[in-house]
Amino acid sequence: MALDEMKVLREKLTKEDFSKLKKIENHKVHGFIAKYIDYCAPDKVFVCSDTKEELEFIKKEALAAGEEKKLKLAGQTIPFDSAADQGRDKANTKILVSKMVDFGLDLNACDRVDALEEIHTMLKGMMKGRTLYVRFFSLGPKNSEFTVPCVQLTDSSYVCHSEDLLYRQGYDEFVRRGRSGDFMKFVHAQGELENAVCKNIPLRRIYIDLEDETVFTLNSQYGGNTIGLKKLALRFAIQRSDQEGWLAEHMFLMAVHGPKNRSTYFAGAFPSLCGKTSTSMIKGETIIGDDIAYLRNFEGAVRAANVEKGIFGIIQGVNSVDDPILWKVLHSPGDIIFSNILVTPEGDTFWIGKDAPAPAKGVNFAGEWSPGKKDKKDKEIPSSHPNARVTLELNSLENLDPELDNPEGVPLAGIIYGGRDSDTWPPVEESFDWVHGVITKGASLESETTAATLGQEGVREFNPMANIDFLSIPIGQYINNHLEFGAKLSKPPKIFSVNYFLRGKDGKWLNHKTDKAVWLKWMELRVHNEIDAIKTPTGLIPKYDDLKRLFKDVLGRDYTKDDYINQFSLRTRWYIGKMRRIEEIYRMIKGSPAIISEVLEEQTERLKKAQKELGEVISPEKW
Ligand code: SPV
Ligand code: MN
Repeated sequence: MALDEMKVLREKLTKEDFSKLKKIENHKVHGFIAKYIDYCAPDKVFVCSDTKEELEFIKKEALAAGEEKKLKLAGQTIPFDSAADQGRDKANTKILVSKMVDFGLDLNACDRVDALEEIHTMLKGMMKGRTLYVRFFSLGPKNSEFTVPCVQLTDSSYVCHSEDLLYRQGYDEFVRRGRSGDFMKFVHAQGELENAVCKNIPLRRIYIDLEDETVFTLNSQYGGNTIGLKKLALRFAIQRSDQEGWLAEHMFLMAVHGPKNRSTYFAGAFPSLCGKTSTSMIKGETIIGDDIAYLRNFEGAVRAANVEKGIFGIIQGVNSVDDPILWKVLHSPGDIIFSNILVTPEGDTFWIGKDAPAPAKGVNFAGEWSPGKKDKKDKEIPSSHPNARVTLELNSLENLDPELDNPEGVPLAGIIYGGRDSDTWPPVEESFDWVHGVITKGASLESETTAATLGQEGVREFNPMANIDFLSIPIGQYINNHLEFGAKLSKPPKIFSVNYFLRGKDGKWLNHKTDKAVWLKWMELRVHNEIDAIKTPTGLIPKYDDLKRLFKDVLGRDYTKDDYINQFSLRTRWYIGKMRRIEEIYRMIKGSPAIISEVLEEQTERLKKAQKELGEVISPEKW
C-alpha cells in the first residue's frame, strides 16, 4: 500500500516542524522524508530551517547525547569514532547499478535491487530511541549555476554540526526553488552504540544509489563515511557533470598572489594526506576551498567554485611554524570540532606532529593513552590517529579569499596535480598543453597510500585526478570529459604537476615542507608568461636563477645549485617505468580514448631517446 506521506509527517512532526516542511513546495522532499521516518522509526523528528536558535540547539544536543565532548577552549569539541572506524571504508562503499556497467577498473559496484533490499531491511526501526534530524543544504554558492540542493537525514547531531560548519545551509534555497528540481539525498543511521561509538562495524554500509541520487550510510560515524555532502555527493556530482558537460573534482581552490598583489586562481587535485589542505592554506596566499571544486565553462573560460564553506582537514603535522594561521585558530575559542585527536585531562588538545610538549597522558581513539602504550598486536599506539581531523569554517581563517561565495565562481588560471611520489616526478613541472597535462599529469597520477582510507600504507596506487575513489562513471569516459571540456575553452588553464615527496639516493626528502610556496609563485608567473622555463621530454621546468631569486624573495632562503640539480634532474629510468605502468593500466581500461596511449607513447619515446643520449639521470643543465 502506498505510504500516506502527509499522514506520516503530520503524526510524527510537531505542528511547527510540519509547517516548516509545508513551506517547501517540492512534494519529492515530503515523500523522501516521510519514507525514511516510516522506515527508521525515530522517537522524534527535528526539522531544521536554519535559524540561529536551531543550529545552537543541535550543538547542545551533540553534547547532551555524548556524541561530542567539550574541550577547554569555548566552542571547541571532540567526538570520537570507533578505533575500527577511522577512515573511509572503501571495501564497504558500493555503487548501486541496475545494469552491470564496465567502469574500466573495479569501482566496487553491486546490484541495485539486492543492495536496496539489504539496506532497507537493515534500516527498519534503526532510529528507535533517537532523533532524526532533517537538514537542507546547498553544495556550491546559493542561487547560482553551481548550486546543488541536498537533503540530509541523520540520527547524529555530530553529522549535523559538521555539515553546518562545512556547507551552506539551504532551507531558504529549497523554499525559493518551490516545486522544481531534483536534489541529492542522504540517509545516515549510526546503529547500535557502545560507549557512544558504533558497535556493529562489520555491518558498516555505505551504498550509493546512482539512479535515485541517494546515499545510505549505516553503522559508521567517521565523517568521510557519514557526512553525505562530502565524498558521497561527489559521486553524484561526477555523474551530473558527465551528463551536463562540466567537471566535479577533488580539488582545492586558492588564489596565488603575483606582482602588485594580483589574484591568480589555481585548483589542485591531490590524493588524501598529500599536502592538499596545507597548500591551499599556505601563508601569503588566500584560500577558497581545500577539497572539492566544480569547474564550469562560462563563455569559453573556466570558472570554479568551492562546493563547501569549511574544512575537514588532517591535523597530523599541523605546527606553529609551518601553519601559523591555522595554529592560531586552533588555539582560540571558536566553533571547532577535533576528531580522533588526543585530549589531556585538562581538555587540551594534542596530535602527532604538534610542536608542543607531549602530554604524559590523555584519551584518544583507543581509550586512555600514555606514551608507549601498545595495542593488542603489540604495536605502539600513536597519540592521535594519523587520520585525525579538524572541522572548521573557512571564515575563521584570516587568509580566506573574498570570492568564496561569488555565485559565478572564480576564473581558473591553473590546475595542479600532485601525489606522493618518492622517485619520479620533479617538484614542479608544467605540461605542454591541456591534452598533454590531462593525460601525462592528471590521468597518470599515482600516489603512495596513506591513512585516510582503511588499509595498508605506502603502496603505490593509480589515482587519476586524485578522484578514483569517487568516480561513478567509466574511467575512460571521465578522462574523455576532461579532454572535451578543454577543447571547448578559448584559453584553457595551464596544467602543472607537483611532488612534495621526492627522495634522494640516501632516501631523505629532497624538499622542505615550505618549498611549495615557491612552486606556487613560479606557476603564477608562468600563467602570466612572465618567466621562462626549460623544455624537457616531460614538460617545462624552472630555471635555476629564477628559483634562486624566488626562494630568496618568498622564503628568505639561499637555494643552492646542488639542491636544484638533485630535485630537477630527469630520472629517466624511473620515469620510463612509470610510463610503462600507466600505459599498461590504460591498455586494460576498456573505452579509454585512443589519444591516451598516443600521448603516453610519444612521451615514452622522448624519454628513451634522452636516456640513450644523456644517461639515466639527466641534470637540468643538460637541456
Ligand atoms: C579525503 O580523505 O580525501 C578527505 C576526507 O578529504 S574524507 O571526507 O574522508 O574524504
Ligand atoms: Mn579529500
